[in-house]
Amino acid sequence: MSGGSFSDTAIERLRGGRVLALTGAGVSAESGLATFRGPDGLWEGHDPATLATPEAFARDPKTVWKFYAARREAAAGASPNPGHRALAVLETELGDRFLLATQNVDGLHERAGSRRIVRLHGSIWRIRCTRCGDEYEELDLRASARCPCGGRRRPGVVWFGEPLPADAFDRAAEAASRADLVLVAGTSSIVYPAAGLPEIARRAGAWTVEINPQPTALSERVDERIAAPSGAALPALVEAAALGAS
Ligand code: BV8
Ligand code: ZN
Repeated sequence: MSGGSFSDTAIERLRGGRVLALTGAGVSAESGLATFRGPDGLWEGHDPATLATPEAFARDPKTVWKFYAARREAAAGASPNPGHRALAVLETELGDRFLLATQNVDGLHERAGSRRIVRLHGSIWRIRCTRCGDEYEELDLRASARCPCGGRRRPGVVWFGEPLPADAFDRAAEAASRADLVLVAGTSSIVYPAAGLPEIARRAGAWTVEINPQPTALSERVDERIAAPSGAALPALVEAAALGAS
């Protein structure tokens, strides 16, 4: 199924079942934030994926910090869009039947009100000392890269080759194994283990819906595709299920 309208199955399962939403950089595109592999794919001539690695940080911490400082600045200047807000409404209406697992590190889901959220790849708003491990939330864009212990601080995100926070992935995988409906929005479904979550859900009987204007690596393996931007499709889904009608 394509286009903007959701199937009766998706609506029924949203109304009465357990729902897992998995999001990627595409849900922040309508807030003006660059995606990882989008048309504006390069950042100052660098492939973002080559910067999101511990090797890049060890080799050239200043350039990696510049990349993340630019993303912190962009995220600070951005606002949640209707797609983020629709997911926060789903959480309010469904309560503990709903969980959001995001690959995004920009903090826009939290600013839209999402609290039942698993951050699979960390957050650019957290920084960690590579020597003493001290990690904390740092909103000051001019934060020093040096810890009082003298160690160099790094962004609190999961880089390629690094394990995801075990509790985060386990919580998302557990929700996937019990989900009746999975909404996969704004992700190219290339990066594992996050991209493996819809498969866990499908095998356990979930109805899987992909929301993405473009086909992706997952498109052949979902029950339903909504070829529309998440900023339009997710509010339409909330509306169609007559949720948030209050
Ligand atoms: C790990 C850091 C092991 C934070 C990120 C070969 C096969 C399988 C796996 C691997 C392999 N080789 C290497 C691996 C493992 C690797 C991996 O999966 N690589 C891929 C590239 C093949 N995975 C890892 O390294 C992971 N760790 O496996 O560790 C381990 C275990 C134990 C002990 C030691 C090690 C770690 C993965 C996390 C990496 N960190 N980011 C940051 O800087 O952001 S991943 C990075 O990609 C971002 O987090 C991003 O979120 C993520 C995924 O990208 P997307 O979110 O999908 O964004 P993208 O631009 O790709 O797509 C956007 C989509 O939106 C598009 O489809 C577009 O059409 C759509 N869109 C656009 N506009 C809209 C829209 N959709 C809706 N509405 C719109 N308006
Ligand atoms: Zn330190």
